[in-house]
Amino acid sequence: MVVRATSRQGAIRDPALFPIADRVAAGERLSTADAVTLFNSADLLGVGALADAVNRARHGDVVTFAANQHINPTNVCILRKTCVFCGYARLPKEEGAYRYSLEQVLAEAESARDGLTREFHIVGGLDMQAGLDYYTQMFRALKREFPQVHIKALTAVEIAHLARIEKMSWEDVLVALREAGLDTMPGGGAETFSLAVREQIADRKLGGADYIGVHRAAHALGIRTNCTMLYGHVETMEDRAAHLSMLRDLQDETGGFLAYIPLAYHPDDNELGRRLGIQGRATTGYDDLRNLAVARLFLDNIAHIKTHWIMVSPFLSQTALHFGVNDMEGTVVREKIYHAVGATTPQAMTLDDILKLIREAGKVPAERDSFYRILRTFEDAASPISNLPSPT
Ligand code: V47
Ligand code: SF4
Repeated sequence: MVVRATSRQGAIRDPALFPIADRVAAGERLSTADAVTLFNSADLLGVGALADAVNRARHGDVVTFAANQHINPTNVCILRKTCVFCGYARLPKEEGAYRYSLEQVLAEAESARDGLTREFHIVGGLDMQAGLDYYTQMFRALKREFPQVHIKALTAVEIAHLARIEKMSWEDVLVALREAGLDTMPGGGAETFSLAVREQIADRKLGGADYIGVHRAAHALGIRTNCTMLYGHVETMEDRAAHLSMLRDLQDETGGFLAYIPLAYHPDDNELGRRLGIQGRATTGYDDLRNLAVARLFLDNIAHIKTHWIMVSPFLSQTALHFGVNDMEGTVVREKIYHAVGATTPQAMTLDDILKLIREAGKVPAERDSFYRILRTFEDAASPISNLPSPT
């Protein structure tokens, strides 16, 4: 790997980064102490230049995206009172609580008939009334109706919950779900692994070692997964580095992670934001970019670093393409469908929008499948979308 962004070439102003830059240029692995230094550095452009060089050496100018649809079948969750950062969950009888029937899930999935959607991303609460049958029936029905659509579903926390309520092992739950149609797993539920942090933000949630354990079990069964970290709440820079280190260690062992996605904590409409008195003050763009760049540098064995534009804004995600990021998360819909529903949903971008974002950053957009295989590229900036081959 040829990496050109060394300490002595002017891109880096913070002297604390010089030895790290030398290690990056030499292709050496960074330590957790290096990660802490990177997280603490105010030299964002220096950190970014290093991450960009590593990213370019690995992926060139290609930036991938996938056309996926999120389905959240239930917001009922037994941890509603203890995951204090979560604004989504409800107790069973609480106002706003819902659990979709199979028909409702299928109705929601209908828009995948556009022929563009290639992945359902399905996650929800830890609902005592949504056991293994609920999900196996759902996955079977979705595969029957939409055989071409990949199912990325259920976080490690949900797998462990199903195992507990069904009195089964993690492995047996995973096997049953795979037989029903589960293809890969998303990375949610990790939050920040540090025990001290978990005590404050997610007291009763599956711990870091078990999150890693469920992913290890999935990888052993050939189920690829993503991984995440929730940042920007009460965690320290050391907590972040330790978290990334646990992910890197598992990846050394199994190679099963497809992508890492840092998740910026949003303080509005949840108990933690109220407690910390930081409502209306989400993470800064500075820290968002630094989290992505440090991940690219430290997670040398995870190929894809994904920015979640729904959480940090399309504008910041676009900038992140020069800070080590090679993949963009988010629903992409055809413009005609977007307008047919009569609304500009803030949860979706048109294909044209996403191509524009990527191209304006000087990058080459490429649509990928859920395993990161490139399906089509869009090298010709002048090509109108209507001239592109049909994705189906
Ligand atoms: O686990 C919850 C986070 C996650 C808040 O794997 C919050 O491809 C910010 O994991 N502020 C779910 N974040 C989302 C997730 C994800 C997203 C996109 C792609 C993939 C993937 C995974 O959202 C939860 C939790 O960490 N979350 N509440 C909040 N207030
Ligand atoms: Fe929210 Fe998930 Fe915690 Fe339930 S387990 S309260 S859905 S973050």
